[in-house]
Amino acid sequence: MHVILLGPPGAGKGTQAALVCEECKLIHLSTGDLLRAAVSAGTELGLEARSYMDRGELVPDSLVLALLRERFEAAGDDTGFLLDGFPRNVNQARALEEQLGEATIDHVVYLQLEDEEILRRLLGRGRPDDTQAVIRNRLEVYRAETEPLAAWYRVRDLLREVDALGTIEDVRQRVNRGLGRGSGATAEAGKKE
Ligand code: B4P
Repeated sequence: MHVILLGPPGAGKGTQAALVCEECKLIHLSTGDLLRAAVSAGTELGLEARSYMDRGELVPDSLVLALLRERFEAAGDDTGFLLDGFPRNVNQARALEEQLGEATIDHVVYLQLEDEEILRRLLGRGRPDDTQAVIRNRLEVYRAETEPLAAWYRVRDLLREVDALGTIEDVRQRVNRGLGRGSGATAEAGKKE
């Protein structure tokens, strides 16, 4: 199974990704985690990425695509994976289609959450890029660059809309239904969970 998790910063992509990957035995590919690891390791790519992340901007596509390409090559063709936080714009979505060739995406789980709750969660998390000003910028970048991907995947009949408000367990169950798993499962495109 090949899954994409889409949604605003702080919607719980990383949280739900870990749960889905454990249950479905998928490889978890988080571009945010890969970038933070590169920053911590002090690689050239990490040093370049850091200034964008600190401001709440998207890291340039060339850097993100290089990081992910390495991971895809290491994973091989037959492995199920979940992409967490990628693609983040239409250019990345196109690059993903080219990279995958024949392999298809099965589901795009779209976590939806209001700004007020996003701010509450991220200020509580307290990562270095979780200050009020940086979060505001990340939300603006999200609306301009990433949100249009919902329409991109809706027309491809892949979008599973999930309400991300509620406990982690509530959201987990909705995500599972979006993936066609669990009781009352539905993977119909555009069906709101
Ligand atoms: P990411 O690492 O992708 O992080 P995120 O969007 O901020 O968070 P996420 O949605 O995963 O929330 P989480 O589960 O942690 O991006 C960071 C930066 O990396 C970006 O700003 C960008 O600069 C760069 N980047 C990443 N990918 C890129 C790409 N493809 N292209 C370019 N740049 C890229 O949850 C947040 C908090 O809420 C946690 O504290 C969690 O415990 C809590 N929480 C989760 N679910 C909850 C629930 N149901 N109820 C209450 N709290 C909950």
